[in-house]
Amino acid sequence: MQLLGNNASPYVRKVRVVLEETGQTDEVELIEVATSPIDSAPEVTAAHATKKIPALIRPDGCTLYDSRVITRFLDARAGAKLYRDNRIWEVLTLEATGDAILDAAVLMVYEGRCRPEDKQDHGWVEAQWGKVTNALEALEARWMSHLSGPLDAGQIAIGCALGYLDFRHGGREWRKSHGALDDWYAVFSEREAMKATVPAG
Ligand code: GSH
Repeated sequence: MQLLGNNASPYVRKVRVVLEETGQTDEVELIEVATSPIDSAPEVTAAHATKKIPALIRPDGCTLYDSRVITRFLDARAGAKLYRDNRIWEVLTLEATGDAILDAAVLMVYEGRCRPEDKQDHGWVEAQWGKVTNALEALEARWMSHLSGPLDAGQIAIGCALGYLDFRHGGREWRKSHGALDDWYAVFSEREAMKATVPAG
């Protein structure tokens, strides 16, 4: 199988963490590609209906996207139970929360990169950051116990989301007002799978 992606993408990181955690890294070749909302590599255009990464190309089945479909496929393939049946709605909601943090945080980056400076909307950027902080508050209010339970796909999504905030929005210092998440992430980011997938670029 081939994974279209790159080291900087937090959605790709989720897939790579699942590969590491489930012992499948040797079965997937990472093909480094570049994407942006206005220009994607030809391989991405061919593989993903809306020209995004990650996409998982399988020799014996359709190409899979988006990241949540790929992680669930890889989990089922390995029988790893990162989507535990008895907590499935919690796991999926936590995973959706991690992805929603990423969606807002990635859009902030695109606003700065893809629009000329005089067309950038700072109020819109701050509103996206407001979504991020609202989600961090919800996590601290309702999810700390789940986050401390057995490893699942929801935790992986939150770990990759917090890693991305450090990577692209470090100046906003999310840790200052989210001590419980800071403590949780300090432990989670020491997992071998997280250390092996630290973003670059
Ligand atoms: N919901 C998608 C997923 O979970 O896979 C989001 C994927 C996504 O937005 N990836 C970014 C991308 O390909 C890279 S970090 N952006 C190009 C674009 O927005 O057209």
